[in-house]
Amino acid sequence: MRLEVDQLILREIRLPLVEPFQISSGTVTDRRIMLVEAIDVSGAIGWGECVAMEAPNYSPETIDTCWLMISDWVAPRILGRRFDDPREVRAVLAEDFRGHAMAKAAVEMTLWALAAEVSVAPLARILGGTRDAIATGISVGIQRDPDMLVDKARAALKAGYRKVKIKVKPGKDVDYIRAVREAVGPNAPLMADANSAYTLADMETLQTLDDFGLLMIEQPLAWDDIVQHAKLQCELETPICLDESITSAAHARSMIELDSGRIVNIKAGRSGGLTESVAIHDVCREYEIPVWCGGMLESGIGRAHNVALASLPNFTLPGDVSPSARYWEQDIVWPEWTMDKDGYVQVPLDKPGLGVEIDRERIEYLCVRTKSLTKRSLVG
Ligand code: OSB
Ligand code: MG
Repeated sequence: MRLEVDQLILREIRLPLVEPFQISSGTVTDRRIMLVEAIDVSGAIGWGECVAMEAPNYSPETIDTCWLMISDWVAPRILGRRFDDPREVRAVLAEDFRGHAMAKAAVEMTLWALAAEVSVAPLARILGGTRDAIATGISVGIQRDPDMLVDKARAALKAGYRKVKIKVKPGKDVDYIRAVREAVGPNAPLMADANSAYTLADMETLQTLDDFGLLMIEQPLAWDDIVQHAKLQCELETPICLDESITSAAHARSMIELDSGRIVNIKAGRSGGLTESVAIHDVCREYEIPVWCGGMLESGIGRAHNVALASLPNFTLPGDVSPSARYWEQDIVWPEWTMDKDGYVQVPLDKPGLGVEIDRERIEYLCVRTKSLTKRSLVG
């Protein structure tokens, strides 16, 4: 394989969510999404998506920092450079360039999509995927009251979702989870995600949540912590799942060594890309730590990457890879992502690349800014 990117095109689109999505640190109504298009010297095209949001309330990165970092620091390292394999991109972006995992991931994942196009193979295949359908969960944002949440959880289980993740924060936790557990019965697959809303001072609340038979509690403590989570995990029966804290395979290893968590939510867009995500997957597999594929309210393009990643063997738990209609009136890919009544999203193994068509007209219509990066434009 030979990859040599001649041009990177950044576009920002604004996609309104069908309903606002609230986590402990903020609410998203209109998703500002950066798309990346890479054009190879051969004329082949790859697409990727940056998962950073408008506000730095999940990680320190935002769509605007990523736009800057890709323009000034990622693109110059990629444009005109020859790669024989997309696995080489990670090291090039790591060498003298700290952090900015979401900016790096957006471009790294785009090169993976390009590699799949150039090899005329599905992305899932070249990543080492082994499954043809992904068990799917739903992530339900913080609701006005417990009754509203119960309605959403019931509807999700009825629709076939194989896991219901409930966003929690102090004051909207115990009563909400209890109400859902009582409504849906002891065996329904429920979990909570706190997005770093608690500290060890909240031990009592967290131990109350421990009594609800949750599959896991995701990222209860600080977004960059691995040590305090170990102190919490030994006080809980419920497995802790780390999300925000796991930005590399090295961090996954630290989590395992310290017993700071027993499950990992892998998001390629948060972890510097697909190569690092496969490395996280592999470390976890070695230690029999189950993983699942997280989501960041992606459009159909980022979703294609997530579906491909989730087809790897150690993704044994349902992922946050809900169908397009859960997020958008109309997606930017064709066909849109759908889920069957048993809660599975098909991996498009019959088509090369991402396995979906890019709706360029719709992207043009939604686009609010664009930037073309070439080697020539970067000189001088
Ligand atoms: O913590 O997993 C999270 C969305 C935005 C930011 C953080 C998170 C989420 C979700 C949504 O939970 C998952 C999805 O894309 O459906
Ligand atoms: Mg999370």
